[in-house]
Amino acid sequence: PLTASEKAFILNLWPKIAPRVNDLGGDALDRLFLSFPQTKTYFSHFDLSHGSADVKAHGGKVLSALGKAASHLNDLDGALSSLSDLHAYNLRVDPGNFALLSHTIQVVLAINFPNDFSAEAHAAWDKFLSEVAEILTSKYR
Ligand code: ZNH
Repeated sequence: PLTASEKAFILNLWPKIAPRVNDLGGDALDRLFLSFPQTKTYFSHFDLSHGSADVKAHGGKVLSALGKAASHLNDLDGALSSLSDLHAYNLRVDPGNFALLSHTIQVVLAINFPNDFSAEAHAAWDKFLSEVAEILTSKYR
């Protein structure tokens, strides 16, 4: 579980991310698809061109789900339960892809919030994103 100081790093940055979820999430997905092209296979029904409306809208959904998680840091399992069902039973995304997306999200945070994204904040976000990924892949069998 996250420590109190790790939680503070998540809660501190979230309000700066919230008004920009589509742009920041879209950039994280653009980077995912460019650096790790195998991840595009899950989105064959999307327009994956750079900066497309599909990519921004989906990026916004992903980051908004993280925002919901950030507001339930004491009950991540509960907050992410239905999303966990979706990823395990419907989407069946290979669990290895979660680390790739966590990485590109952190690159985007580092670029956009250099003053906030200290080494300690980075470590806290890495742990938070791993916990989210752990929950989203926990119902796989
Ligand atoms: Zn996922 C979907 C989140 C990861 C793939 N997602 C989704 C959604 C959300 C999410 C919110 C929406 C839902 C509804 O609509 O209801 N994800 C998320 C998160 C994460 C993720 C938070 C982490 C962090 N995913 C992921 C990955 C992948 C994915 C890694 C691969 C690569 N998802 C996906 C898909 C989908 C989703 C494919 C569906 C889309 C459509 O729309 O179709």
